[in-house]
Amino acid sequence: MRVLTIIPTYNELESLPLTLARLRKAVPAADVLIVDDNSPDGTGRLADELAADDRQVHVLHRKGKEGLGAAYIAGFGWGLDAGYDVLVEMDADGSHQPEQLPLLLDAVEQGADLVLGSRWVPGGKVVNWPWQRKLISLGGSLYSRILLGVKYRDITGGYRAFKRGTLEAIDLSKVDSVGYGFQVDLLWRTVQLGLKVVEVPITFVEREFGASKMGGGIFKEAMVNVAKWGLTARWSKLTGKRG
Ligand SMILES: Nc1nc2c(ncn2[C@@H]2O[C@H](COP(=O)(O)OP(=O)(O)OP(=O)(O)O)[C@@H](O)[C@H]2O)c(=O)[nH]1
Ligand SMILES: [Mg+2]
Repeated sequence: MRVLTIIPTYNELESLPLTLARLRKAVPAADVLIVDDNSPDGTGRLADELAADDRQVHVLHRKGKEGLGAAYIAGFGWGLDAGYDVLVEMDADGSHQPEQLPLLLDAVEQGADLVLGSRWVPGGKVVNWPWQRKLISLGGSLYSRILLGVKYRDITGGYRAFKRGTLEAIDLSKVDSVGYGFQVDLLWRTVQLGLKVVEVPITFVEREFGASKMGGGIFKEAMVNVAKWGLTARWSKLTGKRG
């Protein structure tokens, strides 16, 4: 299994080297692709330096900040073209612990088409989040679960492993959501294709350095889109049955 871990970055100068070092140690066989959106703090330049020292590390430079979703779609395209069997999503900020990547990869080996690193299944945890933040995340997943009618607990998380066939089956050119909405969008498309989704418990650790890039606008977009997808699916089921 050739594995590519994709790490999107925007102003992650302090976090990136730490996360990358942990990842290279935890899963030495996995290659890495850093997708930088021309970070003003110079993360892209640092990524080039890190890649120059390690032939398993690659960098994709993009012109400017276009959001997490666009960065991942570019990264998936790069990885599929390069022939990887498994493509992993991982944040640069240390929230997704590289040491837990083998748990996700094991689930792929056992037949999952998409593995969700999950904070909200038994054994899953969040470290250093105030209760309000936990409530928002749990609420976001519950909202999506009800509207979309899916059974998964962590629907907005961004620590995931895709089998290449899953990404090939999804028409990535049609995905244009950003932020949390992007994660829900990909899961929803995978579910609609009837593919096998497995959740594995992870311990999510709040970032130590740098600032979050997810704001209220991204949250609102996700809420509106999820409602749209859920209602569209119910409507087609209803009209399909009647017709
Ligand atoms: N290339 C690129 N990366 C991005 C963009 N927005 C966010 N990222 C990266 O995506 C990952 C997740 O972003 P975060 O800001 O940590 O979002 P989050 O984890 O949901 O929020 P926090 O819990 O507050 O950290 C990080 O590695 C960011 O650097 C973007 O527009 N372009
Ligand atoms: Mg983060």
